[in-house]
Amino acid sequence: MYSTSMKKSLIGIIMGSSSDSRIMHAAGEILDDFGIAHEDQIISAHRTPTRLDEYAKHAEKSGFKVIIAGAGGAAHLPGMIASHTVLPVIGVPIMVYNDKQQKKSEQHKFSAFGGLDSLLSISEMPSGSPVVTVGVNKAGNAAIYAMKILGNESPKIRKMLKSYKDTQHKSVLKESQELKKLGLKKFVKKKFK
Ligand code: RP5
Repeated sequence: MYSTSMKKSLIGIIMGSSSDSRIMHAAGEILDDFGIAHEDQIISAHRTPTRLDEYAKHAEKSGFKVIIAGAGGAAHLPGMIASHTVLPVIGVPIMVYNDKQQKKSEQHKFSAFGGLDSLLSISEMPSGSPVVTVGVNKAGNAAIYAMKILGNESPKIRKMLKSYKDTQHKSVLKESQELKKLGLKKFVKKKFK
């Protein structure tokens, strides 16, 4: 069992490009809300390949318990990091959004396959070399899952996760009561218009 002074980073968050930070910050925010320290870096499997092994060694030496790795397109980062370490790696498939190019429509700014490219690149690892993956752009879920892993060794984190679940339960119940009271038409109008 490790101490959860929460000051020492037990989670490493990495991403393939600075552009991924727009999605990956959600993981950091959730961990911050729970007071769990994390170390964040940009490691590109394609542009900085020599850093993969270096980072994996750094993660092990630093005592990280989980690595959260986000990447878009040909998303090789989670799998390549996993091949360099025995630490569990949670992949976050990212739908590439390129707002640097001056294309006419908003649609042209998204990757051709809407994140499916990345999802498959992360999930379809060869036998014997697994990476788990969350849904496309679901960086927050990666953070929650990472905490569940830490929770195996930390009653404090388990308690926080239970209270998080309880808050979710109460919030859905509250909305359901409001929906029942207002009826669908008024509820949708109030909530989304
Ligand atoms: C991937 O290519 C990165 O993870 C990113 O999602 C994608 C696009 O990178 P940029 O062209 O925005 O740097 O390696």
